[in-house]
Amino acid sequence: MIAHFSANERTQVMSEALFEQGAIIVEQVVDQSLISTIKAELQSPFEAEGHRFQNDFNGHHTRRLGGLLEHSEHSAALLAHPLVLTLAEEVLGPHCETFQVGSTTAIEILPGEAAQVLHRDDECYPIPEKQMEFQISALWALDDFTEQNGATRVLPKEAAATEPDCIEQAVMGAGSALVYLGSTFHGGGANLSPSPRRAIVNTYALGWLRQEENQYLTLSKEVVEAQPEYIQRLLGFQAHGKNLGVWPDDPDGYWFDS
Ligand SMILES: O=C(O)CCC(=O)C(=O)O
Ligand SMILES: [Fe+2]
Repeated sequence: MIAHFSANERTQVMSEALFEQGAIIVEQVVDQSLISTIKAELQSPFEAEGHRFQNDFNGHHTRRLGGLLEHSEHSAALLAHPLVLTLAEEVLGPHCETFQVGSTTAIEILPGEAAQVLHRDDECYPIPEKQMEFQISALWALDDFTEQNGATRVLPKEAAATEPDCIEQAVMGAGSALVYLGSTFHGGGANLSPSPRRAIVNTYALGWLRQEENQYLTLSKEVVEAQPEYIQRLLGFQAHGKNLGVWPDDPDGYWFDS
């Protein structure tokens, strides 16, 4: 069973459940006003560019956007939400000096979309038997997620071993988050409702991996410069430790002059 928590539950209790089942739902983490603002920011980019990412995996009745800070200034509050960063630190922190953003994606599953194939987000790293989690994802509901409108389908780890058909759906209110490990099987649900199902999924990866979405080419310098230093670092604008991703100009390994 995917455990549901209220946002004020102790993060240690949440991370235990996350390790055990591979996914948790945290209810009502952010205000509806933030969610409405983000939806308003994403509306015209969805209309202008959302179709560009349509393919067999993403779906042909789904609109997507990448490089979210380019489209939605307020999505930074989700990307750097302290609860998510704490859970990411628990999962990834023991295996790297600093973890980093892997990708930032908005997903609008339109009416008529079929269920997405179940997959693991860490499949982009082609090592079959990973000795640690490479990634963690935080999928934020921008609309209420229901069984009818395409709430994400998840295969809890326990069920994956014993009853592979035992898929659960992440039914949750807007402003809630489904947090899952990179190794957890999941996929978008079919949208059988008359309305779109919008979400943001941000992934975080070990700091020594290549980022799934190339932040250096995706984000403009202006957008990166507008972020506080800890978000610039989180986005990957720093070296990992002393000897990876370094460059000669800055011995401190930070992209900006400090
Ligand atoms: O939209 C969703 O619910 C999940 C999408 C997803 O898992 C993916 O595209 O990797
Ligand atoms: Fe996924």
